[in-house]
Amino acid sequence: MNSLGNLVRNLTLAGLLLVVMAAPMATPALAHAIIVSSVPAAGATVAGPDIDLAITFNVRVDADRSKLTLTGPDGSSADIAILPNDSPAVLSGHLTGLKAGVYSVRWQVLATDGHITRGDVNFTVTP
Ligand SMILES: [Cu+2]
Repeated sequence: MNSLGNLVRNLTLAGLLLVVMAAPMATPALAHAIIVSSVPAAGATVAGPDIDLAITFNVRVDADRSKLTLTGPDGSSADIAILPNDSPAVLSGHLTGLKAGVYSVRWQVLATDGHITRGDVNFTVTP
């Protein structure tokens, strides 16, 4: 093979390598879940006793394999029922009978890449 042929072959290999390396970056949907926003927002003060909860993630999450837990001002915890909604990237619930104080919602979610992530959203309820 002459030198031009070698050059063409090497450039083709380099091009293929770039495509292979770029492929994972072209599929951002396959990532673990990071919280984007929430209602109530972290650190917010909201009026009780009933509150709609919605946590939005950067990717679709598996609601059936995800878990929301509410811890109240007295330290007691309870599972939050995850309600159906229109967005696969949102977990929502409805909290009722909240007394005044600081609450924490612990979220643990399974994303499409198979990774579980978790975190907390704290907020204050006023009567
Ligand atoms: Cu991941």
